[in-house]
Amino acid sequence: MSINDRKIIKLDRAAILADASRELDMPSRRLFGKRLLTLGGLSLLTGCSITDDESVNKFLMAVSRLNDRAQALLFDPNRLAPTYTEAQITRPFPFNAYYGIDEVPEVDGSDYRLKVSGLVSGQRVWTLPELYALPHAEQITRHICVEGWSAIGHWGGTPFREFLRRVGADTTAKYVGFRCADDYYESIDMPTALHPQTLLTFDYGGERLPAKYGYPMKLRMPTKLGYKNPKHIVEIFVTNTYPGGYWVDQGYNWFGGS
Ligand SMILES: Nc1nc2c(c(=O)[nH]1)N[C@H]1C(S)=C(S)[C@@H](COP(=O)(O)O)O[C@H]1N2
Ligand SMILES: [Mo]
Repeated sequence: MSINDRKIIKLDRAAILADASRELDMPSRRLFGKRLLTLGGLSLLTGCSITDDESVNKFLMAVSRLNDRAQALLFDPNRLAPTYTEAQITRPFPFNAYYGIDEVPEVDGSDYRLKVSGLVSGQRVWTLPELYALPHAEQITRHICVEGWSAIGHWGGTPFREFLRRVGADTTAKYVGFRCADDYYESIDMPTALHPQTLLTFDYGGERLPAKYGYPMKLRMPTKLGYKNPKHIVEIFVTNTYPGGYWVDQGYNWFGGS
């Protein structure tokens, strides 16, 4: 038994391993070949000692970054998420946010402007009629929330890769970031931004997106968990500087694949 192992015993080994395994979800387990992960093995992989509460936190963050890299490696830009029929739609579709439904932001569409900034040749603002005139696509897909529910919904909007092309985005950049009308913020990897099912949605169920589902727009990605799908977007930026996200900065995994 190493000195490090002896120190770990004072911490709750089982609980730390459970947290670390939860962090290493399905796709990364696939990469690790379904081998049983041990605390010792994981601390070798992350280069972290796990001798006190602070280093355990650092260790779990490092496992999360390892998980981001594994998910990014395994992400297949051409693999499509399942789609469903009209009859399979969950009714009513659930509302969720970090606040209650009575606090949903009321965005005024008439003076709304979407700001596009960062590594794009066309830095400008967009009005809603301009956005509504873009090519249209629909999808019926499953939204999966880490809080333990999932629901099938019907969104309509413009393929995000088409939008990125029109704004002259540098698609070799690492991240696309989002700022929202309610202080929420998110960021995604470029391969997911360019995925064929990533939609900048303006509609739900064939009608304009209601406030509760993110008026005036929600980025819908059936390849990512619910919290990665920002609602009430007011700014989109392309960057090589890691922008983080509302839940990610509180310890959730950044890649957030589903
Ligand atoms: N702006 C904003 N976007 C957000 C959130 C939020 O609180 N604010 N919550 C996220 C979470 S955790 C989920 S599950 C979905 C919920 O979307 P829905 O209300 O359409 O079901 O929105 C995501 N996007
Ligand atoms: Mo969520």
